[in-house]
Amino acid sequence: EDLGVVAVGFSGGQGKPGVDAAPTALIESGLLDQLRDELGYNLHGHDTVHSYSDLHPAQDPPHRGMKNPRAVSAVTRRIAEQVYNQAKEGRLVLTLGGDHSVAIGTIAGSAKAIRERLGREIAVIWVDAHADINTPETSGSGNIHGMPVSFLTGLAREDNEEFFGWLKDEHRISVKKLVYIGLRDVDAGEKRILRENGIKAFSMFDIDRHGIGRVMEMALAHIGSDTPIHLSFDVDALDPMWAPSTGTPVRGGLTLREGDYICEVVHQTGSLVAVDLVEVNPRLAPENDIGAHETVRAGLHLPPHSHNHSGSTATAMASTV
Ligand code: DIR
Ligand code: MN
Ligand code: MN
Ligand code: MN
Repeated sequence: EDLGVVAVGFSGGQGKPGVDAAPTALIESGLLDQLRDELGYNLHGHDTVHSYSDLHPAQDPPHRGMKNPRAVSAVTRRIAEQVYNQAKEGRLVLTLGGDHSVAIGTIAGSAKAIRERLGREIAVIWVDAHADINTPETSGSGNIHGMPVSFLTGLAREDNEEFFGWLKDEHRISVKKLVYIGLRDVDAGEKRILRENGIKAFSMFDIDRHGIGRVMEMALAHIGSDTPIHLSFDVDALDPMWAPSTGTPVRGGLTLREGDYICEVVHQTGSLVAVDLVEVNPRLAPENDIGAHETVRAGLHLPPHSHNHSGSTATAMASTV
């Protein structure tokens, strides 16, 4: 299978430097070798980590309260083209962030490519402690990594190309085909947006109640079978025990195994068209680098993969005992 890789060294959607170093840290730890040698992917576009420094304006004052709005708009516009170019070839696209603002570009690019190639709307599974659906007006922080879903669904809009006005209907997704998993830190304004738009969300409460197996069944049933899926995975969905090196850790998250299970089940549908792995920050390293190392290690196992789960031997043995 062909895999398009877009490595995004960008941190302008939030305030903490270091998340831009994640693609290099993941690649140096062997992520791409593993995808090529163990999982058998043909890689494309993997030889460059993009910094997009040519797109950073000298002056970038806030607009509607958004921080670094011109840089984030220009960088995500470029990412959208890169993801589009990979996805239109029929490749699965893996984007290594970067902070979660990069998903404005990745989802815009895959939504457009899948519309053109298959005449279909994509569904998005957003795995995160946070809903990232603030509008510029509801945001308390002004950080655009807390807003990507509002721009992608059209809940937030702008005409000016400098401030995401380049986003057109062809780039957008439906609130009906959006599912959250892992939420546990949602702002009051975001809760209202989720409620008013009837957006499907499985919080940690739901995972405790039903278990991750049942939650994934319900999530996929909501999307509908045979729908192209874009999986956007914020590493802070995992409990800080497994992924401490991230900008906004929240306790009480997914186990490593639950995160891995989500990726396996989504891959197994055969409908996966794109994956984002974002918010790994190797510079935020609690306990002297052990944290960064553990977080990168957690990130290594999340990209598209599956195991041989036939289990026939184990089942046969169990039934004879
Ligand atoms: C918060 C935090 N809801 C905000 N969002 C984060 O800034 O809008 N997203 N950390 O990952
Ligand atoms: Mn996020
Ligand atoms: Mn998050
Ligand atoms: Mn696995």
